[in-house]
Amino acid sequence: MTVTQKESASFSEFLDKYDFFYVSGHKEPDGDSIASCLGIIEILKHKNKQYQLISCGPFKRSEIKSYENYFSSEINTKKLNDPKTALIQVDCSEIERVGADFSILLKNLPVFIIDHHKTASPNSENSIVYPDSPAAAYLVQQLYESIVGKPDEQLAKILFFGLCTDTGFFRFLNTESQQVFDAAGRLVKQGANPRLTYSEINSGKAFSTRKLLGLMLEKAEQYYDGKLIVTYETLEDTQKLGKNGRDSDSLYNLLLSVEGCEAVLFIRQDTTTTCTAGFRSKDDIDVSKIAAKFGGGGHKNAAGLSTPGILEELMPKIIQEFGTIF
Ligand SMILES: [Mn+2]
Repeated sequence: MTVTQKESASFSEFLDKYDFFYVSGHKEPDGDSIASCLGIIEILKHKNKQYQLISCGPFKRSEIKSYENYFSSEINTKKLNDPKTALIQVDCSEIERVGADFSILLKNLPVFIIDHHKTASPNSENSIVYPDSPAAAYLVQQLYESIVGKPDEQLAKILFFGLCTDTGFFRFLNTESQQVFDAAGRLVKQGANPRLTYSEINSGKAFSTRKLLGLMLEKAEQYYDGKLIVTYETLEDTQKLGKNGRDSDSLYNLLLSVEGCEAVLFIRQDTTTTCTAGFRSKDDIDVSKIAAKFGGGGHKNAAGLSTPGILEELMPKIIQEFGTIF
């Protein structure tokens, strides 16, 4: 998870080769995706490069709402066909993950990928992908420090916010994480404030998200002797309580803390014809494999997917797939 000199040099050379950059994280951005993009922008500014920061959204999570105005939801097409234009894609490896409308426009551009997803398999040599890195922001921090130097207070706060988001405020780190704590320490030294960041991530939730949590807990069922817990959100549930977003992280935490539980599946009817599912697991249970079976991906202990289908049909299929693990 340590970015090598060679890697930061190759990223730096990539930046030197072009004049204009589109910078994008993944659709349905989270704190890590946002922070990584903003960190990249600071490197581009240092190199006096032009850029457009884009995100196809939606900015649903309360903690990222204030960053929405940094991002354009429409691509400035004037630069698309310029040979001096490139794409920097962070916190996602597949072009589809930047969003359907964007990927069609951007797919032919030269691209540099910075990511930490386990299912990532970029074939380009223009990539820095470390599935063992706890956050994309951690990779971006290393690039910034290597190419520019110490981040200022504002950037330190943003990178810290990204790192805290993906590490569940350091809960997912283990004994191999000293370097990550060192990096976090450097950010705190530059002005990042753990107490304020925690409150930024964990407050401002709509009351309806608490009621929705109650409903999701009520509907939860155990499978495989309690190793798997499954719950789901219908279109009616969303209509009634889900309009102001949901606090999936709290839901996963509450269910994963049940005795004997090793994995949690949360599945939602997104539209009348599509579903979204989220997976969380403990220790060696690799849910990214299950998600990948249905066209999704992610990390060993946190994965997701979006697919055509209806809840009643998809849910039993995914539960059955867990039979290959349990
Ligand atoms: Mn991430």
